[in-house]
Amino acid sequence: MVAKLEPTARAELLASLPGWREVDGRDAIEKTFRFTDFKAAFAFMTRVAITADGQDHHPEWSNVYNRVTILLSTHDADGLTERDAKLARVIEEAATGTG
Ligand code: HBI
Repeated sequence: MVAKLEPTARAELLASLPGWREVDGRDAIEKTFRFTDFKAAFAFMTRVAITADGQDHHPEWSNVYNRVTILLSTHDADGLTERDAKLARVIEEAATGTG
């Protein structure tokens, strides 16, 4: 069973991730990404999907045209864990083309 992040680790994580916010009513973080068009948004989602599946850790997400909203939390822990932190960093790389 993976452990939830401690408060200091949570704060450090959020400080390190541009634009991610805590979610009201859930132990989770989320961010909305905006791309030039639908194809760019979907290409991003494809990159993330492949990596997430490789990590066996999956986002909760939605897509409206050029926007992708991603929520991260660990079902097994019912909260934010290191697995979410790792995936958030990978998602940032995929969004900025550094991944
Ligand atoms: N994704 N976000 C998230 N949280 C999980 O607990 C999780 C997952 N993907 C697969 C997964 N767990 C597997 O380890 C099984 O527990 C389903």
